[in-house]
Amino acid sequence: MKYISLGLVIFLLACNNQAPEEKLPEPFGPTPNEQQLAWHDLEFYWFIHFGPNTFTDKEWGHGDEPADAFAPTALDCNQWARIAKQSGAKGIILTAKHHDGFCLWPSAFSTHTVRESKWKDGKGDVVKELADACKANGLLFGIYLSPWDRNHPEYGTPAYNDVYVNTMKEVVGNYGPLFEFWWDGANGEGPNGKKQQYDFKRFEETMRQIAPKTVVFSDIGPDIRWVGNEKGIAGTTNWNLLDTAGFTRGHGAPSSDTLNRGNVNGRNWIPSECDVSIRPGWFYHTEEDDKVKSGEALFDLYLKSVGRGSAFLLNVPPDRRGLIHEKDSAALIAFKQYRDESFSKDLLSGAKVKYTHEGKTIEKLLKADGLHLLPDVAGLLEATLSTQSINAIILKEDIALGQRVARFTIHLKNGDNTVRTIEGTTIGRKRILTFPATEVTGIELVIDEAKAPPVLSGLEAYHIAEALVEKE
Ligand code: FUL
Repeated sequence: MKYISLGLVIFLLACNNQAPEEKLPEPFGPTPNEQQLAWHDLEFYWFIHFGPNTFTDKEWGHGDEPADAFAPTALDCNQWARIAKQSGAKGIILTAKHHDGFCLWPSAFSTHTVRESKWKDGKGDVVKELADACKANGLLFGIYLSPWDRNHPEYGTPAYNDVYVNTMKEVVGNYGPLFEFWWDGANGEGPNGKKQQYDFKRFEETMRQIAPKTVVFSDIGPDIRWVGNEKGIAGTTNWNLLDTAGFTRGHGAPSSDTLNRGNVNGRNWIPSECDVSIRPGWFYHTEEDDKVKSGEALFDLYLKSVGRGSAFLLNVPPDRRGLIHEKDSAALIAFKQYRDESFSKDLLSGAKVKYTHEGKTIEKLLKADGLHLLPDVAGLLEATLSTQSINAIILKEDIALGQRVARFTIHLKNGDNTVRTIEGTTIGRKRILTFPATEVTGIELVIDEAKAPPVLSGLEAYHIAEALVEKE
């Protein structure tokens, strides 16, 4: 590991100097592909768990529920999509089939589907309705398709792998393009009491062939990994890198801790995704109407997921009407307002930043002079200031060039005094740090350790509502 020490000082005074030309370095180590890069920028999108469990009050249906159990009275996928859009989500991933095997579309490869229910006289198709609603509302659409199937008669035999492949082809062909495909690692017994030997190699080849632009999630990727918990919390150290050689999906995956933090020298770019439900359960249960996470709690999860360089996949389960419950939508709108209010005024926008690059002193106006900051060596820095009260700082790395920073320190300055010191490890796409409000006249950032010269693409400061400062 290469150790680099350097510093940045932000001047809160305006300056008219032109920034000298700086050449971006070559990419370092594994880097995201085009789809992964676009996916990183989504930040926040929804999960929707919906199906027979919604009506039977279960989390894991047994697969023997009658198809008529599925009986929404006022299903409206446009309402889901509208609220998702209003909450600032960029897409929705639907449980087209959960472990109970019930297909929310009339699959040609199952006899346990919406077609066998009385809902819309067996002519309904939730997957189509939601795919269309997403399109109409400018949202991306993704599919969760459980490999574990407690209904399918072929489950537990090699023939089921054909069924699963055919089903993937069916949903991708009918409802694509999909931004994300979600493979759940769960692998229990099917109706004949046997577990399935999943042919993930073939599943993966199939997805690459039929949907090369779709990012594929499982606990170990290939494109996105599980964060190692269902609480929505990424590691404060969070590498977008993972070693997968020798590991398998499900029980053979790396430890939860490794999934949470990634591998510092991992060979593959496989960033984490934080999945969590807005309610205690993944499916809707009336008795949880009073346990919906508040807007503040959702904001805290945003800080612990997106603010740690990960993505926030929030499950919002529709109720038995087939609608997003009022309590959930109220919390989601509050969450959106908190984000908007918190991050609308970057107090460093237009401020002067100064650092040393290849022996030359660089001075830039933040934002106005381009996004890249390429500090290279120990740099001492001066600060000139006008006083501001801040309690949040955002750091960003240009991850297109690889993830580099391993440890940093921020000194908040007031005059010559350091009034607060904040230490951190990785930065990644976005690192949001919050702390008690502090009067500052400058900010000094020291990269204590990096795998290669750092390439920062953002440095921002905010004053957010005190109640929103990250909870322990
Ligand atoms: C888990 C499943 O068993 C849960 O029911 C839920 O779908 C969650 C997102 O993934 O593995």
